[in-house]
Amino acid sequence: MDISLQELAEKLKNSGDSGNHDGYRIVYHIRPDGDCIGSAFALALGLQSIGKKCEVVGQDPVPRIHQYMTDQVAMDSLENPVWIAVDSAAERRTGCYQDQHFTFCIDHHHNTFQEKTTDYRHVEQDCGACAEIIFKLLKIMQIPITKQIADLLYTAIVTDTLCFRTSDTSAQTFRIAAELTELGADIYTIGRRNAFIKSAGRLKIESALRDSFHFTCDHQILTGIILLQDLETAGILDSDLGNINSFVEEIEGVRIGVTIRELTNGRIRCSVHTNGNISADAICREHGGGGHFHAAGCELSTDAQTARSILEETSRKYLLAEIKN
Ligand SMILES: [Mn+2]
Repeated sequence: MDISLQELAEKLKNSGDSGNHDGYRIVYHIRPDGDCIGSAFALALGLQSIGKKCEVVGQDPVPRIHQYMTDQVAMDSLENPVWIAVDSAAERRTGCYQDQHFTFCIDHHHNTFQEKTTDYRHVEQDCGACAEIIFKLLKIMQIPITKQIADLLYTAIVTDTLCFRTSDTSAQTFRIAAELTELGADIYTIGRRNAFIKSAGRLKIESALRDSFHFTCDHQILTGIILLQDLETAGILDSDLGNINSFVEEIEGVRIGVTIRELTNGRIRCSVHTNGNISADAICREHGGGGHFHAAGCELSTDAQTARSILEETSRKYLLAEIKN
């Protein structure tokens, strides 16, 4: 069932170490980004500070860019934990944990965790970053936000809002960012690391992606492809690419931008970014995915070129429907 932030705070204070449970296991989503990592580790640190044992797990390792923060977080080892999913949107986004029963689910996507797999959901759709919810939760629980927690939450906000530039960025986002700054978050370093400095490999991928661009519908739909071969040539890992999916948004006039990425498991990940009144979430739902109104994703079992045709067709349908309205 859906619960308020206040109810979530009370439940987290009173469980985890009751019955035969020995702590909280916090799960972040597959192909993790700054938001799920920052949210999960900040929540763990906060709960640990009030005496709860915590562990953070995810199918895929923490991206290298964030490890300097997460390496500093001591994990407890648990045998019978209470499970919490953060920032994950849907069961399948927890990867190898998707058959797990989650007691808590904290999210800011158009969440599709089912009643049968989750006891308590707290979802604030389309708020700038999941980390905003974690920040408010820790405050309600009267848990002190240390510099270490502030760095994690600020990283989450900067990465998920593309440095305060997404349509989900709100006054709340700025207020929380300002408070995190006062609490000691290293905003200069975090901003530069995550939203400004680019590695040589990243530049090569941007150029490969640009070369692959295909425009349709009077330049309003744009698709780009990143193949595993491109990553190899650039000497970069998929997990190092950060917000590459927003690259298609930088081109003027594009209404729907799709980034198609070949995955090592043979599948294709399609990331859809839209603007105006076109729902990326709806486009991706047609292919079993979802996310936010202006940014969402789905996975297809096909090759990159076929994925491009499929997504171009679905995008065309949504673009025409919007033009008609
Ligand atoms: Mn997020």
